[in-house]
Amino acid sequence: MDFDLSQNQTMFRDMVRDFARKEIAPIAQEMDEQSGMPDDLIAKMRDSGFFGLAFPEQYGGLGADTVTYGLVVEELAKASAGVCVMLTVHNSVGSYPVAMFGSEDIKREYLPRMAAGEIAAFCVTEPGAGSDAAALTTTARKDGDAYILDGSKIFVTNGSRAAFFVVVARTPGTTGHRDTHAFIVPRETPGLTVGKKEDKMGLRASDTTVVDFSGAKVPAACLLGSEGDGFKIAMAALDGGRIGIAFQALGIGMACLEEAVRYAAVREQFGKPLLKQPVIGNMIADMGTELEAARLLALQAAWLKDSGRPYGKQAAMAKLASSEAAWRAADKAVQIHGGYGFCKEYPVERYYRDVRVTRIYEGTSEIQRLVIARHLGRDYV
Ligand code: COS
Repeated sequence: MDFDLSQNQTMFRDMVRDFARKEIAPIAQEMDEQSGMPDDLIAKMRDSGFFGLAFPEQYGGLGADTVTYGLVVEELAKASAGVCVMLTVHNSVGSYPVAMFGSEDIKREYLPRMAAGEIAAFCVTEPGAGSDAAALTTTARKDGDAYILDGSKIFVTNGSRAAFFVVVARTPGTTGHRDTHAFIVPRETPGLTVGKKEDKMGLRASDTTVVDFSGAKVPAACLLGSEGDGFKIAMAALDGGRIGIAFQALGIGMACLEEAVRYAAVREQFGKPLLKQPVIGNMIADMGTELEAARLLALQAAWLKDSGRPYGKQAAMAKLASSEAAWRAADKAVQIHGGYGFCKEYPVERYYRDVRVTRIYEGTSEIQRLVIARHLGRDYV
């Protein structure tokens, strides 16, 4: 067994780490306060190829493998989890369904534009369909050589900026997962409206919106996979997306650990630095150990995906372990900072808010446990 990264993986990670430290971290607090990110940062990330990170080279991407992608996501999340999620949604659930299930014509039409920086989003969740994704009610009615979409999607990351939306909808009058279909829908489609922007607890640099469809006509060529594949395409996309969220959570958790250690090294109480006091040392040891264990799971899931083997179970385990470990790390980091950790002057206050959603989106921790238990049931019964 070899735990070393390849030269290419190290090079990619270091390049993004350098960019994140210089271009993202210095404005992370400001982006959080202003609830947005500057256009010139997006332009710089576009020029650096970040929007094509996980895209195949033949469609204009950098063709990074999943391990490299994960390492890069961790670096971005350490600097700003909000910037990170904009890129992870674009590079995974927003584009993967097109890369994996689009026709060759659709791939040629959309992937190079996405890789060049036209942003992608993923529309599955609805007011009545969150954890129970198959309960979605947005309809796709066949109309000659097109489909007409009607319904409302919520919690759409990148909604304000996206040029393309992957949308899952169902045949009118049906229930369950079988009559669902996935489409790639360009933003300029008449009848598609981007609605309310959510005022969120964390990830405030990224935008999350409602997207409404009212008689939105999509050519049949925009169908991804075959009719009836919608739910399975969404699930497959989420399997990969969850690896990205695992690394995002790790990035936030590592930022908490680093800040906590630095603070504990200089903050003195009872005549010596906090770091030298066993009660604080124990907290820091637990943070480091839990994050390192979660990283191994995330790397294993990424490696399985790169090896072309099944990875759904490990992706769910990685997301569960990383988001829960990072959440505990954020709580400890605030605790170690004491009252200062409760103030915006210290970045752990932002990390504590940002990490919370990693236990919720792309499948709650409860749904990850459900997925894992089903896999284990199949493994051992
Ligand atoms: N990849 C491909 N196909 C999958 C799959 C996956 N990861 N998971 C399930 N499927 C298939 C199943 O094989 C089944 O197919 P058949 O009918 O041909 O046997 C079908 O999809 C239905 O699967 P299942 O019965 O497991 O569906 P459930 O309704 O029980 O739901 C959960 C499964 C709960 C796991 C799913 O709804 C889920 O992941 N929910 C969370 C949604 C989520 O993450 N939302 C966040 C969106 S981004 S903010």
